[in-house]
Amino acid sequence: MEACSIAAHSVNTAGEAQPYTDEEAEAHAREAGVDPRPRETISEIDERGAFIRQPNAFIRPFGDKEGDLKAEAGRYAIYWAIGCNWSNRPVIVRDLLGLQDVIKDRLVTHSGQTNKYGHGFGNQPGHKDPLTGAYFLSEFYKRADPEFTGRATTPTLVDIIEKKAVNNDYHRLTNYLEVQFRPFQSKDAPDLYPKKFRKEIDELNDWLFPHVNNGHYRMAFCQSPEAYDEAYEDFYDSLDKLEKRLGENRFLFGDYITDSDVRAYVTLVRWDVSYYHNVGPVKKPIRDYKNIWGYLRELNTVPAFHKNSNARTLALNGIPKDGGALFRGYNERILTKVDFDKLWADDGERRKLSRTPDELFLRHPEGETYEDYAGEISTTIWNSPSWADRNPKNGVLSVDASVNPLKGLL
Ligand SMILES: N[C@@H](CCC(=O)N[C@@H](CS)C(=O)NCC(=O)O)C(=O)O
Repeated sequence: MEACSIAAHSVNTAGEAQPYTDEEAEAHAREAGVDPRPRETISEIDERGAFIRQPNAFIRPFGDKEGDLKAEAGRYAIYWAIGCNWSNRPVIVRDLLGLQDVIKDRLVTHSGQTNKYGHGFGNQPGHKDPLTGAYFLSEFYKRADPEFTGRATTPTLVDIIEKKAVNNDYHRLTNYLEVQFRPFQSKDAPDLYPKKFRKEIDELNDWLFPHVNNGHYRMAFCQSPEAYDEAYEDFYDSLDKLEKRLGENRFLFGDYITDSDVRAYVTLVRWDVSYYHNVGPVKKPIRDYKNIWGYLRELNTVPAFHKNSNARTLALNGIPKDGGALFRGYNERILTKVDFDKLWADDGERRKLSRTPDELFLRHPEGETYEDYAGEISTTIWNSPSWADRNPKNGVLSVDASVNPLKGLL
């Protein structure tokens, strides 16, 4: 299973952790009428043994056209999991844009000890989501699409009034927050997705997905040495490209943090403390890539990044509290003792790469209206049902990620 959510327990009135047993989860599943989650290591593996991720189920866009989802305050909540890079993205972006009062968030956990029914609310009183009364994330999927039989995953944007999943398209969710939710953002919200440069940002995001973000999962879930080697080479080759790019650029597109930096960060921050568990021998830890490591440490100083996705929390996530095992894993023996504040301290060196060292973000021009800023957002190739559209051999990923095409422009 995707090692993303935290172990299941809730807190009783005395403030003590209460375990969430399989028997309780079973009873809740019967009450809610949900099915066990399918196993991706069986149902999402192709004939070569490679991991072929299920498509996102809810991809109806937010927009201004008829039939599009409409941005609204107080209607949606982001359901997410601590360990899940896909769901950290929208939570980080929401916080950067000052949308915390507009879109709530809920953390999910395993359901029961064996997580048979997928994401649940083991951390909540009665193991029930106080916002909606749900026991499982999959209830929102079933309500939105009774035919849905896949895995209910994070992030999911849930309509908390209708108690239905409305969008789990992590390729574009952050772009919707950036553009369609612009009228609700704080006054000084940064511009993470400048209209003039969306094409370049989308192209890099489409490259980051298979090589970096899903690079980990391609290694972690594949079932054959051939598929593993392909994913391994691809991932480390991608790190070399990013290392080169970040040698001359403070952030991926230069002086300012953009949507792409959030996407790169959420995967790379996990590598040395969490993902390494699942991927076999590591060629090189991330902290041995001088530029990537400096880049991550600087991003980690930004509260929205640090609060929602930091190495200490990820390293300690899910470590059993009772100990007592004959052999304890590396995280429990070693990472619990690491001084993360010291290890992750930013030395300020990367500021020298910027023309505006004190400014991390691009700001919207005074007087800009929603109409000025709205317009096309990514139509990402990764949601296409046709493999021909997504096959890298067809040239869809011709971008050279080692070079910043916007050098000096953004
Ligand atoms: N939405 C995507 C991916 C998001 C995703 O894989 N999220 C993981 C956490 S990192 C998840 O929620 N897994 C839950 C499960 O498989 O039960 C999908 O449907 O494949």
